[in-house]
Amino acid sequence: RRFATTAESTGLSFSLTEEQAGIQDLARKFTREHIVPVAAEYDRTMGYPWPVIKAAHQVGLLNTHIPEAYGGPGLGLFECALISEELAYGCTGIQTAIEANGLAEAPVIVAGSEETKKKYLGRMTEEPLVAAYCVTEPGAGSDVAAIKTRAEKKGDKWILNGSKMWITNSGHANWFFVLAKSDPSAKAHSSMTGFVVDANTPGIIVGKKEINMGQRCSDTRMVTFENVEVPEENVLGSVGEGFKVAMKAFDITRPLVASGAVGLAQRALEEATKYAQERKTMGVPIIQHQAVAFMLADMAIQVEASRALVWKAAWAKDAGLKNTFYASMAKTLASRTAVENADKAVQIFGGAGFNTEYPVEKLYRDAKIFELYEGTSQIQRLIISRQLGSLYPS
Ligand code: CS8
Ligand code: FAD
Repeated sequence: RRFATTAESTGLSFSLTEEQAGIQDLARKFTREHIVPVAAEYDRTMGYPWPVIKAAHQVGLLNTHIPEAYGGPGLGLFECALISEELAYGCTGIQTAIEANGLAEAPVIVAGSEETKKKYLGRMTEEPLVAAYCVTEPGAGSDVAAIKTRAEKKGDKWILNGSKMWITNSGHANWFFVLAKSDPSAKAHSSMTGFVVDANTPGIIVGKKEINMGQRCSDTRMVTFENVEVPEENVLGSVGEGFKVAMKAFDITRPLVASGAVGLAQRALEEATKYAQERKTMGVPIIQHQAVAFMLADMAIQVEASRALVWKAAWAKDAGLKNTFYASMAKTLASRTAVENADKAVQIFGGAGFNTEYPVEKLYRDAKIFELYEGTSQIQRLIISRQLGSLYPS
């Protein structure tokens, strides 16, 4: 109903084109070869997965939505979602490190000038680099409009001051997207501007690596900006447009975070189904106990439903439609599915599910963040509910 009048109808199909199947296959093989064997070790050591990131860059699985004009493969959001689901199947810590590049790049793709795109997107495709998206602050996460980081114009430069919190990839980033208040006296949503900031600019202080519950090889830190000089040409879009630039980036990345959650949920389903066929109690494999079999059935239902919603959110974006509503739905459902499937997988493994020798305790720890980052599930529901009135007026 929402799409009928704006999207050219291509008919409904859940089958992949040959090219899409090839992309999915490449990502699946890459995951089996480069991620699955090392995931537990990265989780234990919390080391940054540089070798995997470099290998992903080499085969074209990094920076997948950078347009061809700037050296990228220019894939659609749907193809990117196929990739992120596969990578997440292997390790969502590694997938988050890879996807955070896409998040930092999204505002540049959405609002950057030709020169900025060539400079900052171009270098990402030439060598394996990572970038970071700096919006959240110690005092403002869900409420982006409440950020305090200041950008003041002095001559032909902007001077940034403030602190950003929980910034993925920040310890290794080559550049940052930074959202700052450029005119605190303006209305909240037009008081902010987005900047690209080179990581080697004097005055940037990157904090210690945070020790998180899960996704432990992903690099999360505080980043402080002390009188950091940024040239005028590094403004993204126009001055005062930053809030919308930051939000438009989420239309691209929330479906990808959601597809990452689907990958984790799929892994939980597969691990639990295999185990349930091998483990015997009361003389039969536990899959023959209805209590276990029905948990597996629920896991399968949730994976299929979540994936379908991710595909719809990605399809809408690729069709040139506003996909915010479906992006939030996909993220809410898929993140809950990841948490619930990981919980059920641990339950099905019994005591072994609590032990680090088996893969499911990691899935359990890794899953929770999907309901928090890229906007909590409460914030996704806020976005969805705010649109309902215009969809169904009284
Ligand atoms: O503040 C918004 C919000 O989204 N909050 C959540 C913040 C969030 O998601 N943070 C994530 C940080 S990044 C991260 O976690 C990375 S995780 C690691 C990497 C993972 C791998 C990728 C809000 C609460 C939804 C809205 O805030 P409000 O202050 O209530 O603003 P609104 O009134 O809704 O909007 C104000 C104006 O902005 C326009 N807008 C809003 N959304 C959009 C989109 N596109 C275009 N424009 C948008 N999506 C809105 O229309 C308003 O414009 P007006 O012209 O004023 O009418
Ligand atoms: P708060 O906003 O303080 O929310 C606290 C609680 O209140 C939550 O349950 C929330 O849902 C609820 N709540 C808040 N407001 C409302 C409301 N209006 N209605 C209903 N409930 C509400 N940020 C970046 O900018 N870049 C990154 O790369 C990045 N990576 C991250 C990686 C990790 C591992 C983590 C933990 C966070 C990351 N974040 C990043 C930050 C993340 O996006 C925020 O933590 C998240 O948006 C929530 O903000 P907050 O932590 O300040 O919680």
